[in-house]
Amino acid sequence: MNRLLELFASRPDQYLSGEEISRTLGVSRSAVWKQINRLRQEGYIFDAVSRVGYKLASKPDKLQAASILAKLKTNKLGRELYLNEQLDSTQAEAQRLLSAGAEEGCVIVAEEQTAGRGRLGRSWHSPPGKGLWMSIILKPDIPFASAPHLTLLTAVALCRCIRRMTKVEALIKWPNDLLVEGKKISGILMETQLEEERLVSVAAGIGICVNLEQQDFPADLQPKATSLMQASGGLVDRESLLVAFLEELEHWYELYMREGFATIRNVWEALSTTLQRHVKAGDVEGVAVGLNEQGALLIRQQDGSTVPVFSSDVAESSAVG
Ligand code: BT5
Repeated sequence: MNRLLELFASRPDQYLSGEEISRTLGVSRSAVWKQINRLRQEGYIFDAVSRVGYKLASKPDKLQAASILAKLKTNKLGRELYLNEQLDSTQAEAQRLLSAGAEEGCVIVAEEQTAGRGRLGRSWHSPPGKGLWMSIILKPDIPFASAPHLTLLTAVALCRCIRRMTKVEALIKWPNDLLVEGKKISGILMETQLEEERLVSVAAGIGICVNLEQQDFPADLQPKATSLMQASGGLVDRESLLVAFLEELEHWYELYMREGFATIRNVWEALSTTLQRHVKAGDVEGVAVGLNEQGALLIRQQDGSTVPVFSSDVAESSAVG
């Protein structure tokens, strides 16, 4: 099957006759015809012209493990890769794999999630074939108090990767959203396992709206969500984006494990849409002025005092200064 696809790939936009294919691959004409039909069932589209032959018109936009692994230049992240047609949630699958002893770097991707989750029991809309819905298993062995760092470094990696690959000027909204022109394009969900105040494993859940049309979002999300395709004006190759993101994430993760949070904090601050804005987080209200060493958002209140706020919803109002 792969040899047939390779043959079409080596002659882009050309019609190949059944006879030529069967000669090149050393199989019978009827075997060629069967293989083409099997590929059609998988979503490949062929133009067939009688007495001329077949042309591969389009490939299914499906993530393929072999092709991802062939491109991936990471040490650990994604080396163990599970692609699924459909899952309840990649986070739930990550927990199942963790219980079965999954190692750091294991990545779980689903074409579709039926019960994708956000924070605080919220749901994550995950239609088939158009997004990247994934979970990454990390085992950082850091103090529990440093857990926010992982969300922040993931956001930095994702934001930089999106900017590099699509030229879309994504910004980070504290603590876990990526926005484009004020609309959510991606969300991050960290689920942690502790042992004696140390973080032993993390399922880092990342949802990226890649090629969703506006009508792919439910009505209530349409005013506040968008996709990279809509923002960049063209289809985005999910495979390249996944590969680039895993490489970028590994870079920031290794840097963090080696050197700590300081560099990540600087880059995060430069990519943030939250700083210098008036924000409200629970009872605390004021201007977001930076992050502290633990990754808490520092809010300067009207009385001049500065208060650290940990992950909770930040409602933005007006920009200041
Ligand atoms: C998040 O939660 O933003 C974290 C989302 C993490 C999703 C990934 S997908 C792969 C992995 N497996 C999972 O099951 N989950 C992770 P939160 O900050 O609570 O935001 C949730 C809110 O975002 C919802 O209440 C909606 O308002 C909005 N939302 C839901 N689906 C969306 C989508 N596809 N695009 C943009 N916004 C969405």
